[in-house]
Amino acid sequence: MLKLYGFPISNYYNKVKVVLYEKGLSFEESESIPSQEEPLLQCSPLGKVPYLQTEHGYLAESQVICDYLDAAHPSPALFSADPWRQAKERELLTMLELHLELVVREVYTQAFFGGTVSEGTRSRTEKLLRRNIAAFKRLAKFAPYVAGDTFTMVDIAAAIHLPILGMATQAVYGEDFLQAAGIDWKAYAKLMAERESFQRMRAEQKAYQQAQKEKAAK
Ligand SMILES: N[C@@H](CCC(=O)N[C@@H](CS)C(=O)NCC(=O)O)C(=O)O
Repeated sequence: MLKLYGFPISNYYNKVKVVLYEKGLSFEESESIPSQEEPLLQCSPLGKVPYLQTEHGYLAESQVICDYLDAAHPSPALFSADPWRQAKERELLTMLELHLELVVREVYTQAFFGGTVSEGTRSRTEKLLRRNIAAFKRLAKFAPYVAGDTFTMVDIAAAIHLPILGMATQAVYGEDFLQAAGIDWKAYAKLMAERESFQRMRAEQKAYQQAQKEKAAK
C-alpha cells in the first residue's frame, strides 16, 4: 500500500495527491511536518514533505515521486509518448517548478504567514519572476491545457502553482504578476477545478485548514 506523508496545504503534497487520484491508485495519508529530526531524515533526507512510502522503501521530491508513479502505473499517462512532445512538456514543468514556484517561495513568509522579507529578497524575487513569467508565457499554450490540447503532468503542477504565484505577488507587491503578464490563471484554474482529482484534493485541503483553525481557537 502506498502511503503519502506531508500535509494537505503543501502545494507539493497536493501535486502528488492529484497524480494519485488521476491514476486511480489507492493510498493512505499520514500527517508529517517538515523537520530535521533523525526519523524523518531517514525517509526524506532534507526533512521536507511530501515523501512516499512504497513496497520498496521511501521516496522524496514531489516530481520524482510523480515520475515514479507514472512509470510504475503507466495508465493514464502523465506525459505524451512522443519523445519531442514529452520533452516540451518537461521543459514547461521545469519552468514551473524551478523558475516560478521555487523563486516565488522566497516571499511566501510575507505573502501567507505574516512575516516580512528583506528589501533585497523582495526586489531580487520581483526581477526574477518578471523575467521567468515572460519565459513561461512564450512556451505555455493554454489550448486549453498548458502544453496544448492534452491534459498532462504540466497541468497538475500549473493548476497548483500558478494560483499561489498570482496570490503571493498580489499580496507582496500589490500586483498579480501573472495577470499583469496577460496570463489568466483564474480562468485556467476554473477549468482544472472541473476535474474530480482537483475537487477531491481541494475539499481535503479545505477540511484540513478548517480543522487547523478550530485547533488554534481552542
Ligand atoms: N523540491 C521539493 C520541495 C518540497 C518542499 O519544499 N516542501 C515544503 C513544504 S510545502 C517543506 O517541506 N519545507 C520545509 C523545508 O524546506 O525545510 C519537492 O518537490 O518535494
